[in-house]
Amino acid sequence: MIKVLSLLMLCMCIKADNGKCEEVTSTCAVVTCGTHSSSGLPGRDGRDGKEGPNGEKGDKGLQGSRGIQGPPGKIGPPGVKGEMGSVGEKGDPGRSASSEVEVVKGQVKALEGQLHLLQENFNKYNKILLFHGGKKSGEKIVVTNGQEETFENAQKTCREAGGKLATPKNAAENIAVQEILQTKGDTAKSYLGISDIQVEGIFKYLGGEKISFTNWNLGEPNNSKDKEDCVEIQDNGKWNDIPCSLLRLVICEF
Ligand SMILES: *[C@@H]1O[C@H](CO)[C@@H](O)[C@H](O)[C@H]1NC(C)=O
Ligand SMILES: [Ca+2]
Repeated sequence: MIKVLSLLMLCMCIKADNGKCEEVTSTCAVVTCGTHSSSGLPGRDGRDGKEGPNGEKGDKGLQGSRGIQGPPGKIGPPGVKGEMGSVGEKGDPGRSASSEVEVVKGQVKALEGQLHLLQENFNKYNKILLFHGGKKSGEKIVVTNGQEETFENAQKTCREAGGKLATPKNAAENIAVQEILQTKGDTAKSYLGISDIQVEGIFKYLGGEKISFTNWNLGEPNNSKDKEDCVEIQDNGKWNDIPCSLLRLVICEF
């Protein structure tokens, strides 16, 4: 009897809410649902319902801990241009560039005039020197003072004049000295700036360098009587070693 009633309740359930009691439909189909007017005992508890919809969004959580530092960002836009500084005090009045150029131009012109004058004077004194017996060979000029002196004094005379004893280092320079001797007569002879005073047989220039050009006479240097350490040049241009104490024409080179 209880079973029939429960089935009846189920049928009512199906009728009232069709589709929600599918599980019992087949069972209910074999039961003839009558129209009972009297109420029965309360039924058993129903089964658990299906899972409900999602609840409402919860409250905001607490702030999390600080994260690690991120990579450096891109370069920012250029900054705003600063304000212009205040105007400085007025400087001293300067000369214009063009007036500076004019000054230099004037100085150059004056120097050119002085240089021209100097060149003219140089040429004039060069002529006077050559007219007076000086001889030119390349950049060298040889000249005599007309005096006869020992080797030591002749050397001193030339040095004090700002030159040195004639020292021909090639044929042309040797000829220049020879030409001076020829204007002084057949027997004119002159010392050269050469000697072997330091080491016998080794002729050197006054500066200590070994000689690089010679024009010895035949049989010279013979160091006669072991007393010939100086060198003379004859009017034929040939050289001979002689004692340094003899008097010879002073010929200097400049
Ligand atoms: C050596 O030279 C001198 C000149 O310096 C000369 O008078 C003399 O005859 C020469 N002696 C010899 C042996 O050649
Ligand atoms: Ca000799």
